[in-house]
Amino acid sequence: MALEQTWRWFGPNDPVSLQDIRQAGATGIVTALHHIPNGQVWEIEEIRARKEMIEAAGLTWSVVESVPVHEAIKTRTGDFERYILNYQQSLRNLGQCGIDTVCYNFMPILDWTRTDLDAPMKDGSTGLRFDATQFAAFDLYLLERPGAQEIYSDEQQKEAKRWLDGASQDEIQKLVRNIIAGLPGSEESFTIEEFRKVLDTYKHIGDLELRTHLYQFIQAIGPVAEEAGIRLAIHPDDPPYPILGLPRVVSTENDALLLLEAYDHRANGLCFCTGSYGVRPDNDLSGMVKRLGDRVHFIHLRATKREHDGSFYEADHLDGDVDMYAVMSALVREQKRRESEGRTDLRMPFRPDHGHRMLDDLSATKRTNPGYTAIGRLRGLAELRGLEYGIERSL
Ligand code: DNO
Repeated sequence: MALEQTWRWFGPNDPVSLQDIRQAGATGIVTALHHIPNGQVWEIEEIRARKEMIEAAGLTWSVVESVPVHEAIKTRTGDFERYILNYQQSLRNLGQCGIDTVCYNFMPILDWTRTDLDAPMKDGSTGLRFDATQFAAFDLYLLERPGAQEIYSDEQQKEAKRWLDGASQDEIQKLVRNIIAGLPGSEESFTIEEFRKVLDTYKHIGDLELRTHLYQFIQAIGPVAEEAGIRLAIHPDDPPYPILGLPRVVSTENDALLLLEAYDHRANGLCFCTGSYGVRPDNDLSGMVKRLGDRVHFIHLRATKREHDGSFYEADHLDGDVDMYAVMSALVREQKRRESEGRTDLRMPFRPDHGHRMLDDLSATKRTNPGYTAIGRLRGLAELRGLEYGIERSL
């Protein structure tokens, strides 16, 4: 059996249609009910309607990415108990509709973060980038976060100021928008003023508190997921370290391990995102698959390239710092191991995560979601599929 080739689809408004996805050769859809406000129960009728839409196009709903976790759960304030009950109910409803894999994340306030959504690549395409200097400029001089000065060196502060002084109003606004106005799939969006207020809700929440809240959450939803036949897959922090003074607790192998141990059942699993974990040179990606593979329920394949100052960009899928051959080999072997153990959860869905804006998608009149263009991901999927095929045949 091969790994399952899937594709993220943002629902009926996605400029990339289900028919396009079929032609890309993916068979599974990764999607969410983005129209349901964060924290509300996903009702059976809504889930069923979306599932039927996907199946009518000849595809299957492979993974939910994501059932978002309400901020109140992360901070354990306000109505968090009700939100946990709602989350449990959504899981039961999904299970009842035959959906068995649910991705989520536990990043405070912001989901994934980038500074530049159209960074020029050498070949003329554009891609996503995280620029450490621009991010510092945002933190220090635009957000003016108390405490920011303490985390940047004098040199970094000078560099950030230099960037800001040379930037146009347009560039500055774009930076702010990219960071806090919500990238595709993030369920939240803020203005600077709003963002300052929510940041305040983490005043008393450090690493230990957020970890504890995550483990309490998994202990509350894990048993429900298990009963509903659902495999949970936590997406790692992106980027995988604390930003803006906010703690991040799913960035390393050890973080993943601690979470798995907090509720030691198969339903409590991982979304193995090579792009996110791969930003840290101390994450041994193929080793992680070898050691934690039996709890990897979902896979994002993408390759980031690190730069000298903590910046990184998203390279072509086989061309970043990620040793994709080693990762793919480990994944294929993990699936074979499951087979030999007689496990039934052989379905290991992966999706080509992000892709460059290239060819027709560069046209100013074409609407595309940053990172989620059809053509860039098509290239990524084709490369990954070929890599997997070659590995399978050589075993
Ligand atoms: C970015 C995505 C993330 C991911 C969530 C999962 O492209 O990988 O937005 O969907 O963090 O909950």
